[in-house]
Amino acid sequence: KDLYEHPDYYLLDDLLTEEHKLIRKSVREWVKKEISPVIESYAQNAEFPKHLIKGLGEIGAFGPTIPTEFRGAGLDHISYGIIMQEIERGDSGIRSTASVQGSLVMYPIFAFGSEEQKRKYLPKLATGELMGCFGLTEPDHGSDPAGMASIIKDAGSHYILNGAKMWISNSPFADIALVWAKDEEGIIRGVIVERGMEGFTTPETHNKWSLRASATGELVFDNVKIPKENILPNAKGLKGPLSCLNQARFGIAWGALGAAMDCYDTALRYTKEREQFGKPIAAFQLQQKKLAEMITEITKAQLLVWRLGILKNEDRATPAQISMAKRNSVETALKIAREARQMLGGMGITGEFPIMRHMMNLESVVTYEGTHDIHLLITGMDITGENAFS
Ligand code: TGC
Ligand code: FAD
Repeated sequence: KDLYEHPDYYLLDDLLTEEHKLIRKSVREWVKKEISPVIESYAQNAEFPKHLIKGLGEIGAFGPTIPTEFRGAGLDHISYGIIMQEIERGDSGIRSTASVQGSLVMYPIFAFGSEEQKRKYLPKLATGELMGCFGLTEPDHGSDPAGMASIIKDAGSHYILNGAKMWISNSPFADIALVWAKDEEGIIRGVIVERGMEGFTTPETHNKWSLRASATGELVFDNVKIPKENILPNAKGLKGPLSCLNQARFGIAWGALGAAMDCYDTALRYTKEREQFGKPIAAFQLQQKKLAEMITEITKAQLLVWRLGILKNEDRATPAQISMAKRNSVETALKIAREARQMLGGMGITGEFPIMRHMMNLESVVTYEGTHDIHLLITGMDITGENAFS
């Protein structure tokens, strides 16, 4: 891995600033030192490497675009994308932890929280001193979050929260949960639930074949008393959680390409070294076709996410553009992972190489934050004006 260089077939580095390249270099070095040597064993043991949290905070992975006033990194969106790309080259599960913390917990507090909430939570979330999770999905409401059944009732001095969330990244160890629930008028509100509140539990989900180095669980609320100051004052309706998803989906669009690059790089090296029938397998046309298609798709996707980053920096990126990029990057990465795995023959199924782990991880990434189908329908609705969801 010493020689790793990301593929840059179209000299796209020319489109990045010196600061972007410096950020990439430092995150890449951190990933190589901290994630790469240990990730396979954590994934095999289905354990989240908790010791990485402090370092993730130090490299600015938690809330890269949150202003420095709140101890975010105050960076632009391309920097955010680059950080996600480099972390996901290490592992999608570690990138998930960073995505959830920055885009799904810090962002809503920053965008919709009170001044007190921002001052209380953001600095500690930025360093990883506090960890958060995001509860939108429920057992009976995944792609259709508007149907959620979790409910908050006004009890005078406080609210009472009841309901359950499922498939929640970071839930088993999170200190706080940013939960979306309906009030008595049926309006979706954001609530900060703290570990230790009576009636709040976070059972872990076991036996996953995907994102094994990421902790996933439920959030169960049984008459949990929520202080009134824990409601986000400025989020009302589904727009609140969906705005958070825009931030996270943007990061995934960049992140999944990191996994794709790692698979491509691994396959390229392997096929140049592995000999069969008296020559390197990279010399056979069938293998070259696969490699050529991989680099073509990576290059196209790199251009898409770079342009999306520019639009996001200018506050012009639409949710539908973000959907297109998330869907395209994950599809590209999954196809590349599946091809790359075959190119390594039997070695491709082992933990000696990262490909099978990336491939299995990407099966979650293609489903969470809006499934492949849902993002296609968002594009369909955007270009036709016709809603095909329901
Ligand atoms: P719809 O009627 O279209 O919209 C309701 C309101 O929301 C507005 N809106 C958005 N606002 C901001 N950003 C977006 N992306 C938005 N999309 C819609 C919309 O304008 C409307 O506003 P208003 O003012 O008119 O009320 O809503 P719908 O019920 O028809 O649903 C639309 C749909 C299906 C696209 C949406 O619900 C959806 O995206 N479903 C997928 C669910 C999803 O992505 N869940 C993700 C859960 S979190 C997660 O997976 C974390 S994984 C973390 C990790 O480990 O990395
Ligand atoms: P469903 O919505 O039941 O979909 C099942 C199938 O039906 C899919 O193929 C879907 O594309 C298709 N489908 C649904 N509706 C339509 C339609 N209208 N037209 C055509 N096809 C349709 N959620 C959180 O809130 N927080 C988290 O931190 C979080 N982390 C996750 C981590 C992991 C590892 C996983 C796997 C999921 C996570 N999720 C999280 C949940 C994730 O967002 C949901 O799994 C996802 O939104 C899909 O919901 P579902 O699983 O209920 O599938």
